[in-house]
Amino acid sequence: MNSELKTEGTIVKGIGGFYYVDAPEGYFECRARGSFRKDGITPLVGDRAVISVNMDSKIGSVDEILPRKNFLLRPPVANVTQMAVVIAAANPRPNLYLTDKLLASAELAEIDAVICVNKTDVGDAEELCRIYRSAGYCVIPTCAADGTNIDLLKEKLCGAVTVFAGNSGVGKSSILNCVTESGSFETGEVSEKAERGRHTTRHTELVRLDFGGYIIDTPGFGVIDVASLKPENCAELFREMAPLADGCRFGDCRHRSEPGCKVLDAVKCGSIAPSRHESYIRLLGEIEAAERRRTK
Ligand SMILES: Nc1nc2c(ncn2[C@@H]2O[C@H](COP(=O)(O)OP(=O)(O)OP(=O)(O)O)[C@@H](O)[C@H]2O)c(=O)[nH]1
Ligand SMILES: [Mg+2]
Ligand SMILES: [Zn+2]
Repeated sequence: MNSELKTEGTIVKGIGGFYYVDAPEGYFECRARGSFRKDGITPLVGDRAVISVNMDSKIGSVDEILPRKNFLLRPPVANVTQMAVVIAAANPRPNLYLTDKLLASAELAEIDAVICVNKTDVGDAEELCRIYRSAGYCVIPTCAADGTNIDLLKEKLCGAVTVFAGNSGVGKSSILNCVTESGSFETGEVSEKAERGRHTTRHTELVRLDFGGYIIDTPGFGVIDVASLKPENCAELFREMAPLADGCRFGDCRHRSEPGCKVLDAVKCGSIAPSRHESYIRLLGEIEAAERRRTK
């Protein structure tokens, strides 16, 4: 006799058309079969799902995707509460534009962000800490190699669903190995990554933390979808600029070179880091270019 279990769980991994679902009754391999497919909904890691499982074969199907609180496109994850953006103090050299775009995508999805400046054993983290603390972010200088400040990071992760994002080789998987008991995240040498031109981590997976919460390792690059943004909303994605923008002389100020611009004033007096403003201008340019392509 076939017995069927119907339950609700969290999709923790999706590979080759299979979804792995963490439910109170166990961990099940499922195929996507539900009617949501007709609506063009693709199950994402982090999705809450209704599944039915054949208890003889232990094979299940995803029948329904429950409403998402939020979702990110790159990395493709749902119901995230926090993004941890990892930068290396050195090796690889910090990519501030990528970092700022990741932070912008977190602002857009309305999820909080924490920054790890990793590899403090091989580079100076001070300048990076200063830039991002003055922007209003919680910054933790970490060293996955010797465990420095991993306890502080654990406190931030407790109870949250945190997606780790950042350039290849910055040490995302290494940090995750420090915070989990199992330490099962695959890591790779930075030089090998450059040779192969791809990330060591190749799929997105949600991992339960024994002290509460989930973490998600992703194959790096989080890029914001510029086509979905409007130029006038770009400053809102930079949390230290957003509150100043209202005080600019012109209501449609784009904070580039306009007179009476409060954002430019703040850059001049040093309360906004020049690198953050440069990232803003670059992202604004990308958004404007996408808009021109659309209206052509
Ligand atoms: N010196 C030093 N090396 C580190 C530290 N953290 C990680 N590494 C090394 O950096 C390399 C890359 O680390 P990974 O954890 O694979 O990097 P990743 O961010 O997961 O990279 P992708 O999966 O490719 O996106 C490995 O050789 C690690 O051993 C650190 O704090 N200090
Ligand atoms: Mg990795
Ligand atoms: Zn302005």
